[in-house]
Amino acid sequence: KKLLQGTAVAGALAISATAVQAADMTFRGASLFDNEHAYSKTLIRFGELVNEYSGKDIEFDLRGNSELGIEPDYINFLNQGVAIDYAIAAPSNLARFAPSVPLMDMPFVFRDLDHWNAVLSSGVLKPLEDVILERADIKVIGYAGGGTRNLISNKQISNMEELAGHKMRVMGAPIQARVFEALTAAPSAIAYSEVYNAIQTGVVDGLENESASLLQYKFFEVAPHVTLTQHSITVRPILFSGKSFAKLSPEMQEVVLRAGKEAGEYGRELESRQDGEKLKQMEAAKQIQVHPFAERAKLLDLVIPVQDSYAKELGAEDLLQAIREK
Ligand code: X1X
Repeated sequence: KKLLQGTAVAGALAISATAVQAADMTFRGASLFDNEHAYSKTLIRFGELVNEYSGKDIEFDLRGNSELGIEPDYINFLNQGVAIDYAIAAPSNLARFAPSVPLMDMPFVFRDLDHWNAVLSSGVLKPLEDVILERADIKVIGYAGGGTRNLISNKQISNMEELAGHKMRVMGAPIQARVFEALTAAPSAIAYSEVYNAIQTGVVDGLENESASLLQYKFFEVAPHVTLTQHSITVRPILFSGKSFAKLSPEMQEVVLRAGKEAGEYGRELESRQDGEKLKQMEAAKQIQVHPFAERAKLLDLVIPVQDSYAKELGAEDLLQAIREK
């Protein structure tokens, strides 16, 4: 059973090339999820706030359920200034423009939710926002996220021995594979739309993801074991096409930035609060079995040198240090 349809490029191209139009202003957005998911709710809130702060009645045409493809497609559209004006996407999808961007929420970079909150309410990620704008022509207008990522697999994994050689899907940024290789697993980068099938057909035995997505895409049907590695707390930039942004008046640009920031705060509170609840809901419904990981401290020992050498290669040691010190 395939839950996400391909990249939906044809659908996207059927839409007129530019979404922001001066006369009848319409903003078009894209989400992987239905309107109940925190990302979509964040984007809906963004639209409401723009209208509230601008006093206008702008149409926000949010295409959910992957109608316009998956996050790498959204990045292409935003970069080219076609099909959509705004979306939420994982930082790993921006690695091809700037390999430093996935550092934003690479595995084990946050100690806990307080640390994650401290980083996101500071300006410490500004150098990465600058590089996204410069190289991808995409503006970060806020930050959503707040899901805790765990291993999701078709067999029980509770310790280092069971993790060794585990075939798992990771996101496309090279740092993701490097981290899980260091943990002795066998990671492969697979498009999100192909993950369910890849598990079902035995290409991989699992993935790593957060509760809201596990629930929405029913990965538990093929991978019912959740191992509490708690290796990531997600940072999900709210992205606005630089080309669309440039068409707005200075006043509207201010409104978009304010609405993006506040919508992000709303989305982070929502997803981080619901994360544990959704895990419990799936456990109570016997959709998943939850396992602690006996040697989590060992995972951290294995990953820190990988983070260090990655930051060094990119000349981003100061940034990593600043994030760690928050
Ligand atoms: O792993 C992915 O590719 C996706 O996982 C979840 O659905 C979300 O975090 C999404 O942003 C993307 O990262």
